[in-house]
Amino acid sequence: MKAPVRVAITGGAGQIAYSLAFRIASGDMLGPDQPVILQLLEIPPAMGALEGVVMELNDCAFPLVHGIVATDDPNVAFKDADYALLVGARPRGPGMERKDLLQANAQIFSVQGKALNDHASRDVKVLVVGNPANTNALIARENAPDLNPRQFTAMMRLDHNRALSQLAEKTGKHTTDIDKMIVWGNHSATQYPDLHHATVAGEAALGLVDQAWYENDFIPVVQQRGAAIIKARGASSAASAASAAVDHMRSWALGSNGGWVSMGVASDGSYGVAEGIVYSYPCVCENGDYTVVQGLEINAFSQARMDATEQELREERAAVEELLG
Ligand code: NAX
Repeated sequence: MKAPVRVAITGGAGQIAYSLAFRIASGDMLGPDQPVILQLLEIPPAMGALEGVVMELNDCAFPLVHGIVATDDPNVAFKDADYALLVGARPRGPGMERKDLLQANAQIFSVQGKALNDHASRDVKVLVVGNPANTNALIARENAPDLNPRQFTAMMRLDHNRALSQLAEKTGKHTTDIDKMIVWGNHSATQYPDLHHATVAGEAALGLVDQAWYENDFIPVVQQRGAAIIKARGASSAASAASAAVDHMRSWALGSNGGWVSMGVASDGSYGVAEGIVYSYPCVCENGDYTVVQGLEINAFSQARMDATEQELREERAAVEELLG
């Protein structure tokens, strides 16, 4: 058995964490031979509920769980963390403007970035789930100058998985038959799910579906899936979000076996995207690291959509830079 690793989860009493913590504890994220110490962060009013989550985690008697820390102090939650899943965020309240939301989250993620910088393992892998996830990841990263910017990522895997599911259903194949799916850009309605490189059981995806379905059904359905879940369930995606977070971290830590996964990462200028913004690219993961897939041909249809989602991320960055001074 390996030595335990420390996994920090913020928003520990929230609905995503209620699925996520148990999936991690059962070994889904890091494998059945990797013990974990869970370090759960909440805000003071939610500490009672968090205590209940800890009671339930204990009641599962998970063989892989070697300890649980529950705290409202980010410096404690991120102490020596090898993995940090930043799920807790300020939701948009009634009458709250976009600017207020960005500001509230900028405060949360700058504090957490500093705490990661000062207390986490030097190799910590950070995944931001809390929205606006890409820009929150940028803020955390900017507040952690001693860590490598590549250590901060944002979750696009739910969008990626939604795209796989839609295409599999349309073509009558299984999601595992699909390769080279890409979702570019921001985790928002401007994201661009791109089928130009995808294959289904080895055949070009765009040869199997018509262009009208691609443009008028597939793209908007994937972009609007979060809203459709809220409408149907009366609450936002939780188990699927947790599952995507598990997938993202597992690929990053254990490899993607040559497969492409969509990850929000600090742009290095690849595909002409502004450097530094957290933009979703197709990535291949190997040896605990990721590489952006290079050299893909981008046609005018794709370029326009990649530019639109980049523009939104540039605006978010500008708004936050203004707020943080
Ligand atoms: P919940 O409101 O159920 O839970 C969030 C929890 O975070 C609450 O218990 C709250 O007390 C806690 N929290 C707030 N501020 C905190 C802080 N500073 N430190 C620690 N904990 C804090 O939300 P949930 O449904 O779990 O969603 C969490 C976040 O994920 C939201 O921002 C949501 O928008 C985002 N999502 C992101 C997705 C993605 O693909 N990137 C998809 C799913 C989800 O919508």
